[in-house]
Amino acid sequence: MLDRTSHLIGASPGDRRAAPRLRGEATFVGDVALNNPLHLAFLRSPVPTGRLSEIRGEDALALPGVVAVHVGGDVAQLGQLSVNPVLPLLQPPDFPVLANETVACLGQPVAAVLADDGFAAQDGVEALWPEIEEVLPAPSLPIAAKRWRTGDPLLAFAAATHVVEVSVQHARLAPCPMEPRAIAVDWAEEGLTIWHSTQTPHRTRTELADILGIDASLLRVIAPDVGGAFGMKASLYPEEVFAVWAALHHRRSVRWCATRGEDFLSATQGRGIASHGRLAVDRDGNFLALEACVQAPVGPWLPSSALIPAWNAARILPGGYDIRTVDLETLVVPDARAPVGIYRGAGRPEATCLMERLVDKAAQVTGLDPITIRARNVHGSAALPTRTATGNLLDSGNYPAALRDASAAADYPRLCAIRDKARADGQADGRLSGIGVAFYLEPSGEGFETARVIWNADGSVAVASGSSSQGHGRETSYAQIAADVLEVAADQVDVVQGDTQSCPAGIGAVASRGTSVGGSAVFVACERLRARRMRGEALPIIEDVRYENEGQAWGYGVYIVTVEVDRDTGVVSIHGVTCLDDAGRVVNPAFVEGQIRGGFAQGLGEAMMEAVVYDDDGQLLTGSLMDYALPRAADMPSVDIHATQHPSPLNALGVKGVGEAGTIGAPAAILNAVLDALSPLGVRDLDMPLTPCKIWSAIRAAEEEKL
Ligand code: SMO
Repeated sequence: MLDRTSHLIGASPGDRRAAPRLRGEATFVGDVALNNPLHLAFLRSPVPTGRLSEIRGEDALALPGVVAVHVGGDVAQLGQLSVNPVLPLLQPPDFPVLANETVACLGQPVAAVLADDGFAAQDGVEALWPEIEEVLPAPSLPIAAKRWRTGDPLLAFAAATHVVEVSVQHARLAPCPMEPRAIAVDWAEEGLTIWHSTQTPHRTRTELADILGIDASLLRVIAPDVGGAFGMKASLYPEEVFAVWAALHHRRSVRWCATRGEDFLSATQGRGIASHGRLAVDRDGNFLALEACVQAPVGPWLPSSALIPAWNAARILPGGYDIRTVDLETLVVPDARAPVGIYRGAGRPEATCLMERLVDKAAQVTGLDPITIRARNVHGSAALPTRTATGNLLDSGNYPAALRDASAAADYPRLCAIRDKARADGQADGRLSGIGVAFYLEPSGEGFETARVIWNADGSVAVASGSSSQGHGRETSYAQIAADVLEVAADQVDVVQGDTQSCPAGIGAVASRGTSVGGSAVFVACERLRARRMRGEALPIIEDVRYENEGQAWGYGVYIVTVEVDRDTGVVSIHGVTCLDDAGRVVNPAFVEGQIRGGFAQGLGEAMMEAVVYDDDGQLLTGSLMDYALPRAADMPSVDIHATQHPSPLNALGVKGVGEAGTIGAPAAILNAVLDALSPLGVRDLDMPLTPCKIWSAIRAAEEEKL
């Protein structure tokens, strides 16, 4: 734990990489120059499920510039991608690089064309003649499941004064990083250098070696500047494996950059979870027991983190509430849509939405105020650390104080008075006021990360991290940590990451682990260097650290949102947002705020407008940014951000991850606010996105019911 008075940890120097990126001087995969590369394009299945009998490639091969056409049989011998086994898999997943005989999802690559330029590759794809007979998808059975059962739920429900119940269906969301998927493979006799737009460059290297059956020492993987990822780039894609295979097979460099449309069709999507919950409540509003069933979709192949959302959406229940009696089940069910993976939040928003809807319903039936009933049921101010019914160790914090402080920061009693007066006045202007509260938990990453720190003879410091960055500002915050510990100027510290050759092997940037685990590795390495220096060792000195935290850091927070719904149009305006988050010790407050604000924007997208839509035939209707609504700057309300700091005792820095906070708290708070606004009309449930059409229809239906 950090115990000195620090000067750079806690300051907010600007992101070192921001200026070069803004000036266009950054290097993304698409900027990497390759020597005479082959360009790659894929023919994708136009149907969700089918039998592939033949693909005729003669016409494509006759086109100028086209070098090769490959089909599934050419790569059928390759290995499988490994899946993080957070839930037991009932059957081993399949990982076809190109479809072979069977098409398992819409947009699946069924053939590949390599050509001397990108246009020729695309022309080649259009000259392919596939014979695919569409077949109906087989009924899907769960491929993974887990159940947590503690206490006697039946007895608790029988003893309850009230039982409230809710179903939440989350739309599937497209992560939409600004830079779509991309890979550039430089072929040389001695080995391959691979620039990959990824969150996990070391994983790319080991997985490629396994799948291709080659020695990892032949591969150097570099994650250069990455234009956003949000979980969508935490795994390897069949297209990327093919690109590397093709470089080895043709002994030439290969490049592939997905189009936005290809990402909508075949990159991993998030959410899509359907959950159902029941909460047993006594006469005084105390929660007695929780039952929930979570059903999570996955695509026909599983990215590395495919099981994480299903696991998180259940094991994070019952959130911050002290409920010892639970019966929770999660099921993972495949379908023939795009693959599903982690997307910023990865099950945390789903757990939070279910729980926070139940809590609001409990407030309604008991007549208690939403903040009051939460304060009555969260773990007490001195209860942490505590182990939850699903086995999680909530490491530190003060949940009742967070509710109290958020309420004070938002002036919650005044907000309630204004809303209640508007309601009493009959909302004559046709505007319906609502307030939404959400209490969320954010478990951040566990496991190991690495750092190699060299304190050079000239006093400068070189940090190489096994972690990586996609615009989070990690280069800057790691320099802050090193400079703080070693008492040098931050500009004396150079930070490299995202290169399997110049950096020690690590995991990367997933699950809000970059500062809590990666930063702790840098911190520990620097503390050791400092101690050696104090004992008089001469520079240069070097420390190589493989740091493993003692457990996840559980960030948490309270979001309070006020909305107005226009009764005539169903349009929601968000008037006020107050966030209070516990990110533990904060290295760079401006970055933490940026994460909360950006996360809130993505959570607002889920709440208000985003949805991947397929029609009844399984065809994708939202294949471009003309059809899929992402929030724009003008959609963002101003967000009032407050902090409380309870350092995590489970990592060296005391940091709690905050990368997902906004995406977890925002949807639940907005959903509760809109339903609060609609409650006088008798509207009880709505699923996100809360589009004007959906709200207007719900208002009309409620009015017709009253006639
Ligand atoms: S959804 Mo994150 O990249 O673990």
